[in-house]
Amino acid sequence: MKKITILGSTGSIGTQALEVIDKLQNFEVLALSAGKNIKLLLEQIKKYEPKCVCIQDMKDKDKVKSEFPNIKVLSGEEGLIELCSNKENDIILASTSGKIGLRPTLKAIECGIDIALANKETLVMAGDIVMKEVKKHNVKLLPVDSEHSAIFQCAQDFSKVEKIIITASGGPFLHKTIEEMNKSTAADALKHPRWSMGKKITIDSATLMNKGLEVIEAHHLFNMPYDKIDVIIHPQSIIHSAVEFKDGSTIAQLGNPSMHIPIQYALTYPNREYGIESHSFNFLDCNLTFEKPDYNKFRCLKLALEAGKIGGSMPCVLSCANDIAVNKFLLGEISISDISNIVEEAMNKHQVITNPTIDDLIEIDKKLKQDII
Ligand code: MN3
Repeated sequence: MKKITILGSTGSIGTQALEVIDKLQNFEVLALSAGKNIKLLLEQIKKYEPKCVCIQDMKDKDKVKSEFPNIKVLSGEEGLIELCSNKENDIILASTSGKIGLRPTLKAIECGIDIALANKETLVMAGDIVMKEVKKHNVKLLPVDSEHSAIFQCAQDFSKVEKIIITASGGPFLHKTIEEMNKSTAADALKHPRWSMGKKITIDSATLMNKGLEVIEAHHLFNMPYDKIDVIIHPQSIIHSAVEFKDGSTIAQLGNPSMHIPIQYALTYPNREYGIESHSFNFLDCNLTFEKPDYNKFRCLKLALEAGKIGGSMPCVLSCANDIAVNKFLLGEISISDISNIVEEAMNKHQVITNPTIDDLIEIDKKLKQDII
């Protein structure tokens, strides 16, 4: 039995990971963490019988304790860090959304526990720090994001890789004009054509900020310079990404869009087991097209690539300012084009810190929350 803790078990990745675990049947769930969806967490506790759970807010503790009096209930960031300190874990799935996952993930790495990483902020904000710790403690950092899983499935020795090609579906505004896109509401932006995901990442997919964050992630995960990472629009989302080798050969990973496959590959690596999507891929059924991203329309993508190249604390500014802006857009306070305006302004104002510490990064986020109103 492989022992696992799932951070963010009630979210989109967390629930799909539990489906994968149901199918694999060789995992023991040691602990779960959830945000506000206590109802679903209670169902998960009943089914998986973890010894410990972590919730966002201690005020929900009684709801858990009244049904499961013997379970240990923790809360907040300290709670997540405690879950990540349990060396009984063989692997931790980091699938919380946002920066709350950063310190707990670092703690798990420090404890020598392998990580299946679904949380983008961890590498975008603190990629240099995280990768250094990964090397130091000799742990596996296994990508769950479909593009990074694709790249990882195509190549493991990146010294032989010439270029990474990351595909993007293009989101709901791909074939809309800039004017049409700018008039869209949060409800329009939440209609993603290919993937069903949480709200924040769906908006990021509509602005292509998500793709920009993925480029930064790929840069850290695979130690590739930014000029060797290309983004290409591929609306069908069949090719999940590709790798070009130095000899000119290109390997791509493809299949119908499903998060079960990358989640399972991260959990079973280096093995492959029968999965939920056991039907084979039908080549006769697909028509694959590709196009260049429009950087004028998708300014968030352009800003992300710039922030990545600047490095240091700049990707953290990009990610935190974007978080704040996306939240405002979801609340109907700003238009979608204001997201890139807010991010650009925050980047322009920022004095780059070359080798930021985690405390520097947390401070940047705090300050941005005060500045952006
Ligand atoms: Mn992705």
